[in-house]
Amino acid sequence: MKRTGTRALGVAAVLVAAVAGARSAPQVEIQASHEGFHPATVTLRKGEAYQVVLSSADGEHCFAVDALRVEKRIRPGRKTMFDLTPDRAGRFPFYCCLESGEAAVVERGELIVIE
Ligand SMILES: [Cu+2]
Repeated sequence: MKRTGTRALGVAAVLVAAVAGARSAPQVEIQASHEGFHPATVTLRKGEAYQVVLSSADGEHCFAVDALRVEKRIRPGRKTMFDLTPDRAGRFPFYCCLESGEAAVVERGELIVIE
């Protein structure tokens, strides 16, 4: 009986490299600021691959969509990009996970995924 050694590869790492090719997924730009996200409502199509481009108009923010297991830091002066293919339709709230109190009420929005 043969046994391969222990695998140190994280499952998440496999997903990251998947869409590195020249394929151009539609870009979805969302800018965070202390006034809120712009746009605050983003409509995507289920099963379609997108490249989400996050930026900040002021300080550090975060873009979190619990339902889609997304949580990304947004740092001023640089873009945060990630690939997103919504696998189910619905309305999914997003918010800045760095804020609390009044700021948390302002810094929120909604992803609408249509069939
Ligand atoms: Cu924020």
